[in-house]
Amino acid sequence: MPQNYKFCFGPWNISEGWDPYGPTTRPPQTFDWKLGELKKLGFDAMMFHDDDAVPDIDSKSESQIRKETRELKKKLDGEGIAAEMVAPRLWFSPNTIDGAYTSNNPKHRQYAIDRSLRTIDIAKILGTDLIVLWLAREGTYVRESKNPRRSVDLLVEAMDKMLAHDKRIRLAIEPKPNEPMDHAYVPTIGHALAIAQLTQDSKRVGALIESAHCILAGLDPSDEIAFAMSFDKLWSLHLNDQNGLKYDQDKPFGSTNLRSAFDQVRVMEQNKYGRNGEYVCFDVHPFRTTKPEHWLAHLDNSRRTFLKLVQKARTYNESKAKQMIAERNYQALDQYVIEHLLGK
Ligand code: GLO
Ligand code: MG
Repeated sequence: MPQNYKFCFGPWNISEGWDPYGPTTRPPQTFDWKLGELKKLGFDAMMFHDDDAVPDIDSKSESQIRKETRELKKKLDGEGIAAEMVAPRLWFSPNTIDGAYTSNNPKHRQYAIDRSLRTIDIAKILGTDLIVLWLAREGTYVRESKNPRRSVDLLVEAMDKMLAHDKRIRLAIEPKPNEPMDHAYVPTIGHALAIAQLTQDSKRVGALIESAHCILAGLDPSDEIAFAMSFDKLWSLHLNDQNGLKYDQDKPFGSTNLRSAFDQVRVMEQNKYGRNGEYVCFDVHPFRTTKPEHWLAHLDNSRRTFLKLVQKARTYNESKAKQMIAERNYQALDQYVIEHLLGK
């Protein structure tokens, strides 16, 4: 059965061009503008950080947070746009300088947990059961500054508190090996699924794979996708691209390595990604050089590339490939893939 995919992105994916060496290159836009553009592009859902949903969340009361979230939900319903997930942004606050759940300061660890529980309340109002945990600062710059064994215990403890707070939510861990940290505690999908097993309700702890993060870990994104899907644990995907081991680039999907992008789509097709309602999300950023009038191109292009690769996956000659595999003629298989991607 042909599969229809649902697409989403987050407000941060319409970024303004800031980098560590220079200021923004595009003027800021309002959330409402971003939502309107998402709809115009024909995407189905939006991803949220807790403070994308409720700006300045730390300065607001519980009731104010609920009120603003309900208003947002109304706005999303009005536009026919779903909230795919909510993620606690645990890397901006002065309370998360030394990490969040694994900070050496117990008050700061408590801050991280309180904020995560609030994120769950927001998700509930927005009508999603998916909480994404990108563990941005859970790691070290100086190895001896934290006890890695204790850090695993602290991560599990924090996840257990989230699972107990609401029995219906699911946690999707988004692994990344480095940046901002030198070394992160949960660098790969294997680590994410292993740590899930230590929680009180491991069935509700799964993963989100980002292509660029796999590449930064020196791994193949399509193998990582297949690995997570073998466990029925791939609950979201951040497709993008990355040119080797350098800063996190979040390039348009397929921009660097079209063959790797094809392999990712093929593995998704083979394993029926999306059959339980999972979304295809593009965690991509415009190049700093992008003019405001071309601001959405990286998102539209990522989806166009994705859909073209779906066609390539569906027209891939499986029986021809099978024959080459049976003959162990991988040389021919390699060339077949190249020519298939190049087209006639
Ligand atoms: C950064 C991550 C980040 C997360 C987002 C959702 O490298 O990819 O963009 O996906 O904050 O938690
Ligand atoms: Mg991401």
